[in-house]
Amino acid sequence: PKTIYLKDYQVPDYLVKTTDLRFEIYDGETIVSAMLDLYRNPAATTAATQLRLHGADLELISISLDDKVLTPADYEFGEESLTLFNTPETFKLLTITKIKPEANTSLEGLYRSRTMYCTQCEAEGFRKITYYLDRPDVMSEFTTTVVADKKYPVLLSNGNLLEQGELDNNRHYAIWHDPFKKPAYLFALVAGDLAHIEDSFTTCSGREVALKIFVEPKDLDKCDHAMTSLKNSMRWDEEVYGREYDLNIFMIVAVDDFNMGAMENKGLNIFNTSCVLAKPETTTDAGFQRVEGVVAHEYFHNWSGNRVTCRDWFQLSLKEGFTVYRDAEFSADMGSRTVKRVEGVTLLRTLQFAEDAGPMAHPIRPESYIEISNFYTMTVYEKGAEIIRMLATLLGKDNFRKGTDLYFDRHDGQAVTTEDFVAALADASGRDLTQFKRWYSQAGTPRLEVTDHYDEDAQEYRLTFKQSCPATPECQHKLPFHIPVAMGLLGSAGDLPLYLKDAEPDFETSDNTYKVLELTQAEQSFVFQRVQEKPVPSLLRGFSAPVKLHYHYSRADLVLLMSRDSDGFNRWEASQQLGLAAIYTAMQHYQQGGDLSGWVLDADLIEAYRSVLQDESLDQAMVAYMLSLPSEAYLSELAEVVDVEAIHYSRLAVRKALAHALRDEFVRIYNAYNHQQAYRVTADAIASRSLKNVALAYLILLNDETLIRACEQQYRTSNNMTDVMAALTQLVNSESSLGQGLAENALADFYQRWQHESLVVNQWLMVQASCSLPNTLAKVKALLEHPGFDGKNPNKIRALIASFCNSNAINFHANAGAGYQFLADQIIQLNRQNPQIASRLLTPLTKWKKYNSQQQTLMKAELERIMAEPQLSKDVFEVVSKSLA
Ligand code: DPP
Ligand code: ZN
Repeated sequence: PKTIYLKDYQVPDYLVKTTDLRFEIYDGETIVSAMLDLYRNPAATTAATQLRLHGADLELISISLDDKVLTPADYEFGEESLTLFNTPETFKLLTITKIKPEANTSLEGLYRSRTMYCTQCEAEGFRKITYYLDRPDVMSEFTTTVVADKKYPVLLSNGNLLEQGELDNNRHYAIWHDPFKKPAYLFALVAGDLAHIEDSFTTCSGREVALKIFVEPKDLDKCDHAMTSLKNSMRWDEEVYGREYDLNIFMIVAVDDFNMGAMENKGLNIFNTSCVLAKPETTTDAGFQRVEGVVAHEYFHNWSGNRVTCRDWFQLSLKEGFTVYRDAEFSADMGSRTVKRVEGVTLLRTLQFAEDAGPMAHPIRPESYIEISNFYTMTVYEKGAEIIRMLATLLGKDNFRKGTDLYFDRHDGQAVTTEDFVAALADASGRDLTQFKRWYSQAGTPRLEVTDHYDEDAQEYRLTFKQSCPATPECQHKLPFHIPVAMGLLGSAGDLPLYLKDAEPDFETSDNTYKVLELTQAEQSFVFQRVQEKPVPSLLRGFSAPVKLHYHYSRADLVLLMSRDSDGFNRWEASQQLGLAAIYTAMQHYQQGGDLSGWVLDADLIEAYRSVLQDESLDQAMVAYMLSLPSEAYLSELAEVVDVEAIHYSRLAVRKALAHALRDEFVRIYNAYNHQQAYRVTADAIASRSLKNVALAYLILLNDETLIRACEQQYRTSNNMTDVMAALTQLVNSESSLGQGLAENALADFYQRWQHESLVVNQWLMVQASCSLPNTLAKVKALLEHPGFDGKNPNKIRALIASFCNSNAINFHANAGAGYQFLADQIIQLNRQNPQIASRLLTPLTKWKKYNSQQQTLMKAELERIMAEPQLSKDVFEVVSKSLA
């Protein structure tokens, strides 16, 4: 397979003015006619006389150029391409091709999902539909005719409906026209027997937009939350970014078999059912929030992605990082800002930091790829969003908005680069962002070492920052980053005023307690004056940069920050640091052969956690998060060599110790919030449920019959999936035989009750695959044969296989590599069927270098076994070969 490099980018030789498509859908095959109005690109360096079109898995029926039928002498097939010779300056090209959506298991291009036909074209799926210039810098005006049997009454494509009507043989058609030029990756088509809900939105300029959400009829009762989220998103984008929607109609279609979460096709978003359907009985709070976030994300793409799109796929973070930042801020405004930030940072620090430290590490703007689908990553998305967040912090609210206004205004209708984005922000704000751009080109998580010195006589406090960044595959020696460090100083009574020495005398520095320090050098100091007591620094407030911060806090410092910091994020962060230290103590004991049963914690630590439980000033969701110890995934990311058992059993021992020490408080909380109310998805209601269920998770560790029965009762009597699932999870993981017996009954009952709700069955698969008790692998293997599983459906693969391999370290790494072998078998099987999903599943094996030598050998052997497979997809080849390099 060939590597594609950013440095090789060339503008297209030809451009496509208009694209007229006609789809004739029949059982088993679809005929696609494409009429392209082509012209030589005036910006091309040489006058091309050949045109190379992309195409994959297509059967060419006929091709004509300006009404002249071409013969094989006029063109040549290549790997995923068709080259035409002697092409004139402008011409019309008509191709007729046959495709087989029913046989398309890759879920790219046009394919069949259950009862409907649908498309997924990003990044390079359009070439599986027809021969085309399938690259994002070729933007064209599309008109699409869909013709099908009337058993598919709903025929949709991008833009506005021009016409529809009846045809012979029980067939009908619809013609859609999208007035906005777009790249082929934003094309969409749907044909099916779908029901829909309908609403409308009046834009800021008074235009009426029809909003429709299409689903299979059985799911019609699960669309309201998505609709509300959509309307909130539309309003928010007008208010916060000045962005108005531009077509007369906006549609969402829910599809069961979908590789991604959702897709922002112009005017016709196609969603994974898991990101659109929600109702209290079937969907957890996390599910509701995901629907809100993804609906917003795809809607926001209409400007950050569609109106202004990417020049090439190396620029993916231009639209994804920015749009993730936008949807995260939207969710923060809809719910609790601090909670949203804690969740975002948790994701970043576990999954993205791990990616940045592994063989697939890449800058948010990669330099090369073999298969672009492999770069829809945590780095491009989540770290990309952090880069935008830093820009917003550095520029301040008003200048950031001026910058985004200029960006949208300057580049509307264009396909641009991340350089263009940063230039717009720099031009609008007058800030020099030259050094900042290193965040786009250097991979790796920077490390920030902070030391300090307090001079009591001079009443001066000095903070010294040293930054460094580990080597990553694309670069050994990193240049210093431009890092915004939001900070404050705490005295015994809380925040101290900040007087920064030699600072520009601006209004911010005089008496404020919050400051953004800008690091630009490898080592840099800042001196604060008039500091009357030795302060505790509150650093990286709100997690102002995606770095690993090291400062030597004492336990007393952390307790102070946890209870007094004015920054909610850093209060939580202090609780995590305390938790980490407690787990490390237990780990040391375990690794020296010590016994962890009956493990106890120091009294002051217990008191610190107790005070969190009693703190009335805290949001309940924050209390829940502060009481939750750092995850095994985070502990693994932090470790030099991951000791799977030590991490698992030490964390468990600390949790048990907390449960024993704070039993009464947990019971009080559990009882206080465990009353049945009408389910609401407000931030407050979610917070109460989350705190109650954290208490339950601790209490169940006590193996107390009354508490286990209370858990089972919660399972049986709750009116919402959040509480049902929380109880089921605790029962399934309960070490007591009572708990196990109840779990078995509950699992059987659950399936019986929900077997017809695929998304609910996925939760049932996930809870079993994530069970940390022994023998889970055997159960997972048995579940592969269960009617509730379907090896062709990405959601089911994620629920069962990916959950086991990613969220169940103690089992995945057990039994002399049985888990590794299981995963490799699954990947080999999926390699041809669905390369994108196969490649995604590889992640846990790519981390082999972080484990002990015995585990390394076993993991590596499985990677080599996959590598030896004939006909490896580009997707799988790229990840495996880079992991073994
Ligand atoms: N549909 C994916 C997303 O919105 C890719 N664009 O992130
Ligand atoms: Zn996106």
